Amino acid sequence: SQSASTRRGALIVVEGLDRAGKSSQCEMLREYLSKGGNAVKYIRFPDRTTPIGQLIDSYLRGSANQDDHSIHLLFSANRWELAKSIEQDIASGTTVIVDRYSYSGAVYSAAKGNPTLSLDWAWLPEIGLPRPDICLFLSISAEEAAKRGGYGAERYENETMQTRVRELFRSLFGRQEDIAVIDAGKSLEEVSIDIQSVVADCIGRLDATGPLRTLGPLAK
Ligand code: NYM
Ligand code: MG
Repeated sequence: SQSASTRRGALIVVEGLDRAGKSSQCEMLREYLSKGGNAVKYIRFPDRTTPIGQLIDSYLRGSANQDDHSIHLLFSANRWELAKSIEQDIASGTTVIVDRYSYSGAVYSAAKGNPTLSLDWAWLPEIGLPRPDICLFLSISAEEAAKRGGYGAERYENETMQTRVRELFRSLFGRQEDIAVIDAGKSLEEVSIDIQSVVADCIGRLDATGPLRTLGPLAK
């Protein structure tokens, strides 16, 4: 149970297109925080280990089809089913690093171009989830992405989708707070240092920030 003096952990989200370097940066950040004496945990969405996550995994690998809205709500449900455990970790002083979150959830679904699945519609089921203290967007150009090699074999891993996803991330981030755009076109070490300085600043401000908040609606 939480003592009155326990400083809460931070909720840190890392977002970006495929091959932006999210997983490597999450690992380097985990190491940095843990060496600095912080309790830290790494999670990723989708969490493919739960029953809902297994449905998502089959969909992404192409072995199952789903209506666009239905799979969208399953991705969101996958976050909701872990929300309590995230809140508990944060309250007990653990900083949680999250590899993809609601931002990917909204933009990948909206990028499909389904006329009844707009960015605004896609954001709605995210409202009320634990709100990140900072979302680091690892930004790479289309050219840099192409240099980093071929796409994987999963659904969404193609040029057309990635281009739309890039544009939608931009417009979404203009409508949410606590977003830090990181130039991820640099070396792993340089990017990692930029991330560390943003995160250190965020953790330094936590007392002033108060308790963990919840995600709100998109600004107009
Ligand atoms: N994705 C991820 C979504 O479409 N909606 C979501 O809510 C989330 C979290 O899943 N191409 C997509 C983006 C990715 C794919 O993610 C799998 P990863 O990080 O490649 O395992
Ligand atoms: Mg991927």
